[in-house]
Amino acid sequence: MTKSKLLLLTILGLVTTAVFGQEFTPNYDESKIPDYTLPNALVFEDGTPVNSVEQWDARRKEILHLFEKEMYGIMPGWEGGVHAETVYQNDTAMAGQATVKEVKLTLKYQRRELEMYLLLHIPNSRKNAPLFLGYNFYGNHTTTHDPKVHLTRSWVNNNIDFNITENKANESTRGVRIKRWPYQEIIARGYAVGTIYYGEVDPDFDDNFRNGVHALLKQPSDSSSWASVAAWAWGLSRAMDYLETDEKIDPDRIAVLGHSRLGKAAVWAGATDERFAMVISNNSGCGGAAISRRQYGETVWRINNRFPHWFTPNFSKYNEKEHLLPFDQHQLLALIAPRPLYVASATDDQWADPKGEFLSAVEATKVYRFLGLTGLPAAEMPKPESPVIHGTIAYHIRTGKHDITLYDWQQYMNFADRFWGAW
Ligand code: GTR
Repeated sequence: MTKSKLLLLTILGLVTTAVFGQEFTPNYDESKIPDYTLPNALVFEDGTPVNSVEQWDARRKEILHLFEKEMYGIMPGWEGGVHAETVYQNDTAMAGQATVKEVKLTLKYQRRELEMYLLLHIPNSRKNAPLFLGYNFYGNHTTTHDPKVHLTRSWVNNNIDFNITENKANESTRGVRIKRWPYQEIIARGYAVGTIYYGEVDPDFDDNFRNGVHALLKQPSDSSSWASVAAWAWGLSRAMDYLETDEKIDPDRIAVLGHSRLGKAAVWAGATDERFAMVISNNSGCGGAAISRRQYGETVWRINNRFPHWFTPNFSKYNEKEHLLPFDQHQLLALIAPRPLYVASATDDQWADPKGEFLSAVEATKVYRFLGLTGLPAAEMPKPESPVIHGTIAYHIRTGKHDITLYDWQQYMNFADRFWGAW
């Protein structure tokens, strides 16, 4: 490990020591990982092995239900419609290569409403474009310099670098996140891309679920009520409801993707909504792709204490008791099977446990193989910048920090080309 990397990890450790007065020092030492046995995705809870594809379907439901009950919370069904209104459209963006439009999606339930804005970049060269769908962290306007893209009115995380105070978006943040959204490159490769500000679906703070979709649906709460990660996943499904009606998009070729906490939401959306034909986890870490039992970097205790609103109350039962979890995150990845899945890590993102993310994909491979697919064709963790993309599960680790970069996007597009044809 280089000195600077060590320093970074130390700083991260210091920053994360005090959560509600309790000490937390993340473990970054492989030799200190507790011994663990992973629950087998191919054995039912009563010990019966899974012997057929039909039995896997039943086991899949069993695993899904356990994740709902113990971790993400049970999502309510949705019978309401999604009313779509295009509030801005430019058919000749990017020198005529793309159509940019922003669609206001209004979800109506009883007499209440929730609005979320879907910003779409669609290639003009193609009739039925495949699409990448993912949330952004600070508002659609941060992903572009286009002055017509709306400034979110929802609660936003404060950020000193972006001069966001009082939890309000402001004009000076227009375009501050364009690096994470390489629209030009995506369009040039024939893909469409859609993004929504995640806070419009559920503002990311602990308010006992009084706002966002929770307020829209007003579900009674209990120990397995849906929390924020599930709410964000649910919002992606509502965007999917709309995308199925957009004639410029191919609804059978929609990949759901997300970075970090939004990667957790993307994987859960992929697990719960099989309309997503591909799932991409970018540095999703604890509560996403990483194996919880490794307790490397962020742990179940730490995430539940720092972000008490992300998971259902039941999940706290497993604070420092990961060995009692009836599942682990490799089973979450297995729920994506047989659909293509991409898991990506970054070298300086030890907090998210790159090795745990890789091992999770390796374990999920057992289910893919059971279904006659390759899964991830790698037993050893590849070197940085050596993506393994020739299986049904892809993996790469990139040099650098916790982020989603052009390099990451390029690999996702290479992977998608394999299934959906290069343009
Ligand atoms: C961190 C959190 C991670 C990850 C990250 C992010 O503070 O511990 O689980 O979600 O935030 O979303 O950027």
